[in-house]
Amino acid sequence: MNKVILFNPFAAKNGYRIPNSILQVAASIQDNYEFVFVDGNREDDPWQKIKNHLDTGEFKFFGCTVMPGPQLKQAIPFTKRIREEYPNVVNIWGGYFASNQCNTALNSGFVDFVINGQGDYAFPQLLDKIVKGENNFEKINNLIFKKEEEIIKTRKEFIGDQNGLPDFPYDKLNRDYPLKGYLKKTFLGKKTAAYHASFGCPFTCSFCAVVPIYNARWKSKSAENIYKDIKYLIEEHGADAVEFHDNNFFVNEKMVVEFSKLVKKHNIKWWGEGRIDTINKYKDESLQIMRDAGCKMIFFGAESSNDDILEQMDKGGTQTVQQIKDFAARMKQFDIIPEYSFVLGIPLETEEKVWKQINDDIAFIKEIKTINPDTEIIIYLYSPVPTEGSELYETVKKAGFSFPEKLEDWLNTEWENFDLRRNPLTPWLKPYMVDRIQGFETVLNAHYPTASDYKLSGLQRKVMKLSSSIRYKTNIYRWPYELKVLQKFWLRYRRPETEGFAMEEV
Ligand code: B12
Ligand code: SF4
Repeated sequence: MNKVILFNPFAAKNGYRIPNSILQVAASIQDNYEFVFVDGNREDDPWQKIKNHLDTGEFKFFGCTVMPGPQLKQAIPFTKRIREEYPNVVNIWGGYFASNQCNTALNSGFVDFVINGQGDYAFPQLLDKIVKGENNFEKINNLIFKKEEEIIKTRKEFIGDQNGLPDFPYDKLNRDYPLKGYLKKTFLGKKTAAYHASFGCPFTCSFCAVVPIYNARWKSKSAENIYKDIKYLIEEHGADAVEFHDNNFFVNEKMVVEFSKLVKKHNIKWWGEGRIDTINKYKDESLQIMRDAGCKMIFFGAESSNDDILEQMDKGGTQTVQQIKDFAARMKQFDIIPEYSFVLGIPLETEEKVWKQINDDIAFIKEIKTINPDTEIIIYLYSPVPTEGSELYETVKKAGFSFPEKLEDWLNTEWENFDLRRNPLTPWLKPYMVDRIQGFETVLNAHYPTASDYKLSGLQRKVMKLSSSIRYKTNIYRWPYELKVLQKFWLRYRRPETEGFAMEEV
């Protein structure tokens, strides 16, 4: 038998989402292969579930999606165990970690194939070839595999026609894992769905993992097709809010406006990721239509307070420091919350420069908060993108940094923290700098608790603001233990940047 397991490893205890990665690849094989979903977020013992399936002897393929960080904790040991206990099963990985760390994955000896970027055509073609006993895998685009000792990367193909792809098998997912369990209460609504409408991104920010996969290409579904799925989630499953998980949902103003007009009557709230320089070009009228249609918050990579660094990150040219400030003010006018993310601790020529930049960024973030106090701030520590062979990787290697060579080394705690951008392991960032950034973040989060945590009461917000006031005003960020204790035990504060928005099942 040639059945397929599609596995989504555990990602977040505080609010997993509809597993769109495996849902979309399932769509590509649904007509020709029997498959089951296994979601590590929804199982107490996902290995047992996988094992039960494999013990039937009916399964030939194990497809696993892998992003960096916690997903590796199940992806690596489970795939290895399958190789040891079920050697005839073919292990296929997809997702950002798999594509960007393909050599390490394939050299492990237990990952047989890596889907390089979009899997919608590559996956069914690969299964067909294996089933037919053919081995001319070179003919399949977007595939990486090992032939004798050589790693072969086949031609890269961008699937532009998103409207031509098959419908998502929501009904099958609903049978394996009731969709109700994925629609959670967040600050957006009581039943928040996750949707992914486009692939790639037209920009080339130098630190971004999307760039090596999509090489500045972007294509979305039409507004009508996006609406069709969202309407289904609203009408059949009671969704009242949507998180758009696209890398860049807002590239096409016309599409966004059309979608807004279609969805307006449903009174939902929604959130997505965009670029400041792109949305700054939107007409006022478009921003108003979006807000009226429920667009509540947009995530932006503001990144830095320094125009030269923005330029160096390839953000520059179009995105400037002045624009970041003006745009925060403009969004206030439309009552759309800008969620600005900053990357602190980027490599510069001298230690003094790195330190100065960190302090400049902190001052800038405070300025943004003065311009528009509703602006949400997300702070990341700079981590080089784990992309083997990239120019940036070569540069950081020269600075003494390197990624693990063995797949299982990614399971070490320090690499997990690296993935979560909590501990960058980068030689130019000294411990006192990390302390400063993390101390500031703690004080800032106390002074301006995130709007996305709907569980915080008015009283809790007030107490946090008061207790962090002196530190915030006087720039004393060292050892903010009193705030950490409050956040941990009283507020059970969670980190939107690594776990997504606060969620609970309803
Ligand atoms: C949803 C999401 C999450 C959720 C996890 C949800 C879940 N899986 O349960 C949460 C919020 C928990 C999360 C967290 C993190 N995430 Co995340 N996440 C995403 C996001 C926004 C959407 C993923 C998705 O559903 N895509 C939709 C599907 C349809 O697209 P796709 O995954 O690319 O799938 C296609 C192909 O890749 C391929 N494919 C993928 N999997 C498979 C599997 C098989 C078998 C096959 C054949 C093909 C295949 O085929 C699919 C169809 O073409 C992406 C960005 C993005 N737009 O993709 C970031 C992203 C994957 N996350 C990223 C990161 C870094 C993280 C974190 C590690 C760190 C952080 N600070 O954000 C954390 C921590 C990880 C954790 N807790 O596990 C990065 C990865 C970058 C990198 N360096 O590789 C991304 C790309 C965001 C970014 N631009 O930086 N994340
Ligand atoms: S705009 Fe966002 S998704 Fe696009 S390349 Fe830059 S960081 Fe990546």
